[in-house]
Amino acid sequence: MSNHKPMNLSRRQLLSGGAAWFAGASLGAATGAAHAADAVEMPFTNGRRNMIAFPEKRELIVLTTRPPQLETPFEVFNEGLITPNDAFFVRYHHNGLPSSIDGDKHVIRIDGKACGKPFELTMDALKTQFKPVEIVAVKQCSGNSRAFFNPRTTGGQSGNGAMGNAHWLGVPLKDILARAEIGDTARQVTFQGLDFALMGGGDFVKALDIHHAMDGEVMVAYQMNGTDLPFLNGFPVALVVPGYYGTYWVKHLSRIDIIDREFDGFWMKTGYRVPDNDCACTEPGKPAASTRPIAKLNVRSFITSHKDGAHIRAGQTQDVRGIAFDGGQGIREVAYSLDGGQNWRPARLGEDIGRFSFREFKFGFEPDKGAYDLRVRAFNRSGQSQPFEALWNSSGYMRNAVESIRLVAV
Ligand SMILES: Nc1nc2c(c(=O)[nH]1)N[C@H]1C(S)=C(S)[C@@H](COP(=O)(O)O)O[C@H]1N2
Ligand SMILES: [Mo]
Repeated sequence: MSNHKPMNLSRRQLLSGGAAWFAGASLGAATGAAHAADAVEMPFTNGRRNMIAFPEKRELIVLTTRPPQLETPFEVFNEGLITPNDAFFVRYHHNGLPSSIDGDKHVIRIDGKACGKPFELTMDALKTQFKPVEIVAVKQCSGNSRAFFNPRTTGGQSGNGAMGNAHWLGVPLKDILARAEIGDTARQVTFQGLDFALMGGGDFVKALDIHHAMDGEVMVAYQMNGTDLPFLNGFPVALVVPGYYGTYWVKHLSRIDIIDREFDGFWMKTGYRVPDNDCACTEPGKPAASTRPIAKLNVRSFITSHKDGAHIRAGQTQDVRGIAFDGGQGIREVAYSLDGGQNWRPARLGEDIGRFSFREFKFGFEPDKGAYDLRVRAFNRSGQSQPFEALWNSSGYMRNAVESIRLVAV
């Protein structure tokens, strides 16, 4: 709808009319069809969603408008391996979003009990005093695909679009921390952004073990796909934690603390934890004996070229395409089945653009008249794969079951 097209505001003024766009967006959602927002029906109960274009974004699937939680329409993943910035999903926890950010004045404060030399890092210093590095990596929300769990769990009822693959440019966190004179007592590093818990619930602060923070892979990124980060994806700077769930990828990064203990803030100690067992799963209704912080992405694969329930032409070759990824081992193989998992064959893998990236796979088949149940199952380089039945946990995290795409050839 024309009144929901992206607003063409300059980035620094993006939210100077913040009240207006929040109000505008909320109004659109609240009144739904009356304001003629486009809507989509997701393939699960209570799956009707509005489509709204927030600033710098095309129309995306709206979970909530305040704070913005937007999901990428699944078709986008068929267009290429890199998720465009204007289609990249958005997730926030708190309503306390800054209404504008001056990228030139933004600083990251590095401090904490185990930091021998606290300092402030300007964006200019970040961009000019360090050697930049680049990586392609998937950012996926822990609760991606949550709405497919049965029984359903609490939390944002996302389809499969709370993920994206981008090209990140920034500075290794290790190089920044090298200036901090880290003490022997250092145990963890915590990260916080400019947004805050306006309605309570504890500011969004995440922690990594000191060894992880210093591994050279964790990055403080200021560009996404060759340009500034979109405001809603963390402008002007965000943490990139390759191979780890999105929850650690702190946006609008403004504070890094090196601490001498295990961090016990809500978003580590209580939120974003999974059952502490091999499958990170429990039986519905049975609480986990113990939990641990969610960590690496498990193996997933999706057919992107065909929609579940689609009709295809008998006798006409079908070019099937999709994406696979994992937590950084890299994808070794994608197997496909046309008959619901009875027979499997290897798909062709596309170009390898990095072990943290989406990897393309392809296969073709010529259908006879009748029903097909397409499945794909990826394996990473250490042999980990996807379960046929979804592994359940009470937070609805880490879903990675083998998907089924049913096609009818007519
Ligand atoms: N400052 C800040 N960073 C944050 C969050 C947040 O609420 N505030 N949410 C995290 C979660 S749970 C996810 S999945 C990703 C989402 O990143 P995106 O909005 O760029 O897609 O951001 C992470 N970083
Ligand atoms: Mo998330």
